[in-house]
Amino acid sequence: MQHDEAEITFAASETAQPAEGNGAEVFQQAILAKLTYNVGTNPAHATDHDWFTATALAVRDRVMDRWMVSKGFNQAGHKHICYFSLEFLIGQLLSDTLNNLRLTDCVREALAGLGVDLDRIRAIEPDAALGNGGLGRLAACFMESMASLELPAYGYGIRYEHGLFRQGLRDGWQQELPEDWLVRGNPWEFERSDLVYQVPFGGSIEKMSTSGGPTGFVWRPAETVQAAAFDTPVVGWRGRHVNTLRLWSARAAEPLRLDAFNSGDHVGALADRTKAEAISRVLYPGDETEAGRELRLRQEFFFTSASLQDLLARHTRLHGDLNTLPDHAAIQMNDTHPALAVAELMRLLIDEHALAWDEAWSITTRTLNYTNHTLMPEALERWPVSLMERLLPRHLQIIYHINWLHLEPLIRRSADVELIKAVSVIDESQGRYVRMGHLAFIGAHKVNGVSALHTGLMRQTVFRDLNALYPDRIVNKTNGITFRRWLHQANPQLTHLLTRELGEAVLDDPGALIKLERLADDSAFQDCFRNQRHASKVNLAKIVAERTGVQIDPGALFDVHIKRIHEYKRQILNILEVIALYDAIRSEPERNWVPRVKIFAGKAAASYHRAKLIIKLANDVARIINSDPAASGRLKVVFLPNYNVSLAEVIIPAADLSEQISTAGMEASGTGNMKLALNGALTIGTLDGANIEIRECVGADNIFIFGMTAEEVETYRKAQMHRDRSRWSPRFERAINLMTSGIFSPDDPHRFDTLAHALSSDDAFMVAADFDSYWATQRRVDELWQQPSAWSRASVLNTSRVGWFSSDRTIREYADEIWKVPV
Ligand code: Z2T
Repeated sequence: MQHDEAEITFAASETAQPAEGNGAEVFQQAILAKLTYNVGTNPAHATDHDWFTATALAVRDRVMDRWMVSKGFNQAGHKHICYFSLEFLIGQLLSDTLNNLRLTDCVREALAGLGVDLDRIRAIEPDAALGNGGLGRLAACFMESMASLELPAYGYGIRYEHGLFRQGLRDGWQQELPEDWLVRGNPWEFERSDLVYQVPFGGSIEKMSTSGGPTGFVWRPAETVQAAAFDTPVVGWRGRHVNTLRLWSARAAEPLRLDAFNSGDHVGALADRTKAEAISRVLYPGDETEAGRELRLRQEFFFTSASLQDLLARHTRLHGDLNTLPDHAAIQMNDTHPALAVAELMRLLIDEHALAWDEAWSITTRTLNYTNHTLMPEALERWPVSLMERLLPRHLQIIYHINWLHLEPLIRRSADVELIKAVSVIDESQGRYVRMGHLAFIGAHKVNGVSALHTGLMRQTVFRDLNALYPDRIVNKTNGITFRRWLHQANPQLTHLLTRELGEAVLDDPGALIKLERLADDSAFQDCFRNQRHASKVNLAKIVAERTGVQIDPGALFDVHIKRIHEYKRQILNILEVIALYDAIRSEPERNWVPRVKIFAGKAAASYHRAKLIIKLANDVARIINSDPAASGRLKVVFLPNYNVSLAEVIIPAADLSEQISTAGMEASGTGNMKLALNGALTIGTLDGANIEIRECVGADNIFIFGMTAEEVETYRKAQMHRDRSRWSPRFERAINLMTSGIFSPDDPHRFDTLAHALSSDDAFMVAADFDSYWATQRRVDELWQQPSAWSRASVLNTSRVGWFSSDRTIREYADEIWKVPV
């Protein structure tokens, strides 16, 4: 959406402005002023962190006027988006902001004049790791794309004091270390001390009026927690538009209980405060696991309620009539974590704003939308009815009524009981639970999956019956990534090559990448492409040496498997292939093996023991192989600790091969697959998630597909073939035997027996079934690598053909088909 100053109500010129101009000298003065007046030091004594803070504050000033203008625009009656997400995996902000403002060179020069190196300074910034993985990173990419497309939007979430744990390795075992991103202050955020909402919990319900029905009740909560707003500007491309990420911090309504304090119970006086503030203390580290804990439910309600109250307050102020809410706002629920929004919006409308049920339901269902991110049964949120009753009694009542209105027509036409059970919001099969996916589905205007395959499977599996009742509700929105961060900023070498060949326009239009196709066979261009990639590999090799002590050869094939550690993502399939390859190298050392470096990185949920054992296996295998002269120059294995957004930015430009090897049907989309292909890595992958659409874009010749399809997995499982170890191939059998032989774990030879046992008794992730196909495909990878020109051609074609995976495209689709806002 384009807009100009003319229609803006809140004129930027009325506000104080920082010194004009973007010259390096002007910036130098601005940074020095921040150093003195905000950080309180001088160049002689400033630490790198002081310089970082001063620089960030000087850069932030350049955002403020646009932010104010954008706010005026966002509030001028245009429909805006509220993206509700329990996670925002942002990473660092300085480079992103400099890149979008086109200020990188200017600030580099300004700092150089002060004897300070920009690259050293920006490395200081802690990652904002307010998310676990793909879901949280998607929210961050979407925020950036919405700002870049000049779409009025707010992100709403929680300002966790501690983000995702830092991962340490001790003897190859994962250690979870506390993460403290805020201890040295956060230069990007603004505390809105006046912007506070009350979030109620617990207590009981009183019936006020004698009229029947769901209205006329009063909730007397036992406890109230305050939600205080912290705003961070989200700067769009070329700084044209700036949106707001509003994160809530929990505070006790009463900072301390004076009665207890005065009677001498000083600790007790603070107990309520501690309990209230626990809500925004720490991010839950579970990735695709049901968190099933009371504190998690409190987090979900806390941010959902505060965000809705904020939205209603804004709407009432600007437009008065709540019936027009759907004309001015669309809410996107990022998975079911904010699904209580269905009940909470109803409660606010009927109990607090005295609307009739039907009116409120119409507003609710026209405002809310829901994105599903997984079909894995253990990840589908459900809350015990008893817990909900205790924490959110009024919401449970409203949910029951929603469910009644939803089931009543089925009961009336005496529908099949099995159907009624399947579509009910309450799961009564074993104990009573509220199914959050069902609640979100019923309360939403549109429900979407995140890749074509995943959306199709949603229609056939978890939402099959609901889909039959509401056939137009489910739509597909294949995920995307922001090229500003994942190409322009993470890979300046490649970006420079692209702008040199295709002009600056390629920065504004990812579709322009396609023009690179004509250079795919050009050997001079291939050389440039390889040189650029080599530089990134040298850079990664340096980091690998610093962090693991392992020396790797930048000339080798860098085979990269980076993502959360999870059985369905099948890191173990990769490790078993490493073991088989090592075995083959030892028995035939004279063959001309393709030199490979296997690079792993990823965190395991702290309570996921098997995932942590897989990390240990990777490290044990690495230690033995890296110290064996027989493997030297042929195979190296690296596990890089503490995978996060910043580390991804370094690994991705250096990857030759991208491992996307989940069991077909299990990875909803994947987004790392897109980042790696964009940066020129070839994919080895299954027909899962967005891999299928990547193949369509890059062409079947430029991607290595192996393994069973989702349908074949289904059939295989139904026939119980995954439990039949007589089907194991000799090569697979041998790899398993080596794993359990103790050669990788001489200190504890039985360490990996449980892994082998799981694969032989119930290979739920089809590792054995896909192993041979994976092995054979890896040998095809070797063959192509031995033809450098053919490899480079495929690599160039990957970069040139994945423009469609820009999150700008994804957001345009949401805007057109779900939110109904112009872009
Ligand atoms: C997550 O990162 C994803 C799904 C979840 O389901 C939870 C988390 Cl924390 C509840 C991922 C999917 O696994 C991945 O395939 C997808 O690309 C990503 O969300 C974004 O949609």
